Amino acid sequence: MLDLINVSYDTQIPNNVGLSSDKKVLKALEKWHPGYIDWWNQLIPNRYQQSEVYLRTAVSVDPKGWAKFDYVKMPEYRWGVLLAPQVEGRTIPCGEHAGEPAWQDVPGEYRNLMKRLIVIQGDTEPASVEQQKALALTAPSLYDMRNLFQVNVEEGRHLWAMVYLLHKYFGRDGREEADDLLRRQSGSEEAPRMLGAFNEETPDWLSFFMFTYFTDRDGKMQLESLAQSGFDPLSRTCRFMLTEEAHHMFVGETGVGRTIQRTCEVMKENGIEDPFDVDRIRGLGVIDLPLIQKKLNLHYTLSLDLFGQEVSTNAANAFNAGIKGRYQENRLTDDHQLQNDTYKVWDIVDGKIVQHDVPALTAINMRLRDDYTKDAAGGVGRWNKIIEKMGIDFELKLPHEAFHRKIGVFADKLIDPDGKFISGAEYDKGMVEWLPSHADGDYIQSLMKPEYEPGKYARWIAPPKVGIDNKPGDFEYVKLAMA
Ligand code: BYC
Ligand code: FE
Ligand code: FE
Repeated sequence: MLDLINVSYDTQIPNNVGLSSDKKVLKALEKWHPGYIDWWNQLIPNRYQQSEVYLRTAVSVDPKGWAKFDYVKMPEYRWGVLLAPQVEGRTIPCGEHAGEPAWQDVPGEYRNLMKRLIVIQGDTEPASVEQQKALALTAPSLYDMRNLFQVNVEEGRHLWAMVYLLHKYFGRDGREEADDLLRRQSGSEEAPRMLGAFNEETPDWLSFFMFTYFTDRDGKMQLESLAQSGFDPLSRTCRFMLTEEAHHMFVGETGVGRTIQRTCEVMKENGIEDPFDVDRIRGLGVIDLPLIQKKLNLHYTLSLDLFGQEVSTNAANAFNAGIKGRYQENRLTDDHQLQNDTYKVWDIVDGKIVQHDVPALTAINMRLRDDYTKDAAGGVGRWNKIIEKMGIDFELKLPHEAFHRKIGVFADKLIDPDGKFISGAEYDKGMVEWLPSHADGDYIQSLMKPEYEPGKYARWIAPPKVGIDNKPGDFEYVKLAMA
């Protein structure tokens, strides 16, 4: 009998979907595989490809124990196709088909819509690895380098997850889309990645931590909503991806937290009470809290743009078709069709930011964004606890959603982080305080010196409280190959 929990290694591509007896798809994936390996090998500097990295690899989809930790050279990582177990009798959770049996194949009428969502999801995964490709060169510790690579190999696996669906369910179109996922490049002029935030740079480690906190969390929310899809293979794929995703956000939250911790410690040691005494704080080689706020503003607002327009017929269609649900759709207690419901969205009327009710179906993006903002606020609260515990008078805040936006009703409007309309002059002047400037970027770059000795950490960041896989403080998370 087919084992649908444990990974099978009887083909080149580890999987729990019975690939060895699905010759056509296996062949298509084997054809795609070399291009993927090329992409990977060209991306990350060779020295790190040759290094032994202490990574977790998914070996099953059993929630009680799905991963195994061991030293692996990244090009030999076993990227696999893993779907969460099929739920017996699962039904379509929302929209006009709510309650009907979940689809095991793509309904013809929804083929294009479904493909588009899978392609967008697939496009972000390799994009993030491209954005992070140079960071190992300046890793603040081997622990952090290992976490970077863990995130990278798993984003690679998430690409595989979407490519499997394209090959299995979308025939020739799917194969072409899968090829294009390796053709587009983050930041490229000719063939950029599809969504804005995935063409931005991740120039330093504080950006990396903010990205994994805020942008991987958009990933979480989008995967949550695709996990509610009536198309069962998509739902099962996303459910397993979410298992991995938790670690990415952990890396972000603890990374920012450790940066804050170190800054506060150094301020204390040197008797600095004023968090805005930026020159002195920078003179001591740590990142001032106001700059951490600026980075937060940047990454949060870039991530908000990933939710699309507040009012969207695309989103209404996807929900109504049962292709994409709301966050935790299966736990909500309304009729799951939303034909008569309304939802509050932001708008600008007569130069004022207001909220008004619109048909809930059209506000699916806004609702997911609201759920995201609530989710994202949790970690900000925990960061503030660190600052408070150190007795420093400073509070990090999520800026108003209208600030610094490129998508939706607030796109390109002159609005400050408190949500107030301001003049162009005020905006230009304020930007230096609200978003990282060139000088801020240069300062952070000056701190980005690698620390490759086991158990040691760059000055600007505190060590983690516990190691990965309960390893001791001086554990050699990466056995570096010769430079
Ligand atoms: N950039 O009706 P609207 C992750 C376009 S992250 C550029 O609001 P919709 C990860 C839009 O395409 C999660 N264009 O669109 C994280 C549309 O174009 P058309 C990724 C944008 O469809 C870290 C038009 O504007 N997954 O996994 O309701 C590391 C009208 O907009 C943008 C997904 O996003 C933008 N930001 O909403 C690794 C899930 N926003 O059709 C990985 C799949 C909108 O008029 N995607 N446009 O030509 C979706 O569900 C939706 O497509 C979106 C957009 C939420 C993205
Ligand atoms: Fe991902
Ligand atoms: Fe992720």
